[in-house]
Amino acid sequence: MPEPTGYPDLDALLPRLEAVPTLGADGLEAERTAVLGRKSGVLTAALKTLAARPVEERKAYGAALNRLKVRFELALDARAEALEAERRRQESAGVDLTMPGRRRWVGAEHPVTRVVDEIVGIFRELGFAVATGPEVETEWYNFLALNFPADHPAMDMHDTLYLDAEPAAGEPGGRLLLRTHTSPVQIRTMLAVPPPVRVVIPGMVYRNDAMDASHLPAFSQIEGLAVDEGISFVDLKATLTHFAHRFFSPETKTRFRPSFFPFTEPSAEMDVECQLCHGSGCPACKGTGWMEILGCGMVHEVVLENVNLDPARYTGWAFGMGPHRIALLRYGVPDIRLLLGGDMRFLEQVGRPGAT
Ligand code: 2NL
Repeated sequence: MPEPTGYPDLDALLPRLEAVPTLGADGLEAERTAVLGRKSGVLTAALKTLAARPVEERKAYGAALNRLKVRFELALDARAEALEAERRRQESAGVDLTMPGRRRWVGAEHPVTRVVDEIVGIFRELGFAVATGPEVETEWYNFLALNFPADHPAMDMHDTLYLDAEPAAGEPGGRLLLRTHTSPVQIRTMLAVPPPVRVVIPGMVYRNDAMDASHLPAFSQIEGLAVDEGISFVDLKATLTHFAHRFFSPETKTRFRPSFFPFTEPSAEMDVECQLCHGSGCPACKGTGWMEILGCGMVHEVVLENVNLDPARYTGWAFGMGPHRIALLRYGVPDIRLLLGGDMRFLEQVGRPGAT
């Protein structure tokens, strides 16, 4: 029992003072009000009895009262502090502060998006404009204007996806289909604007192909076209070689092999030194040391005539490449289907983190 005060009315409060360290948070605040409260606190009430006491007793009683008040305050504050410490201890129990935080996902550009942006950027530096066009086309824009013979196997149902719908009135020719290359946009560009023409056309194209490690039924293409007076095969070779040096590296070797496309004459395929083995031969380049990256050629006279340009005055060159395929070559990806999945373990290795 705490030390008596010498006054029975004050001593009557000592058991309550002694009980303060056993109070809970709610009881503690109630007790503070009950003892020290300005309106109804018992010590406040005792203070009011001071005036009624004999004069000689007032000073000593007042001092005892004050001492008891201070003891209550100290006890109440000490208990409040102990309860708060206990609350904090319980709050952090079960929280392992040594556990590593969760890493935030950082978005990354898709490898194909990155390849398309870089290719388009390189040609934009050279003064090429970017054009786009419809993915649903007619046979005329997709094939016939491009000098495909009407019985060409590419026009077969087995190779091209046709729509069960009629073309809008006034559109040149034939059935509706999903474009198999971006060339129809070049046809539309040459019909719309007079030379000089310098455009690159990125977009999705569609073929009736089963998906496997190297084929997709829907994939990206970028084509480029330059038409003007006095354009020659030298312009084609110089521009595409510059492109390879910008896109791969300034030391990358290139070669052109003769090829055939209905819409170009002469036609060629451009190879770059294998980016994985740098020419010595590896499984990725099938031991040849070279990778084919694009097809190209001088725009066929018949194509120029089909878009009302005089081949005696104008010449042009064009190329086409597949960004999905280029992404495989550049990053050494073994299966094109990896480019369609959302597997972050794959995408994080080639994406530019934080890019949009
Ligand atoms: C390839 C090669 C090529 C073109 C596309 C083109 C377009 C017009 C006129 C002439 Cl309008 N040519 N485009 C030329 C050569 C090759 O693509 O490997 N494609 C998958």
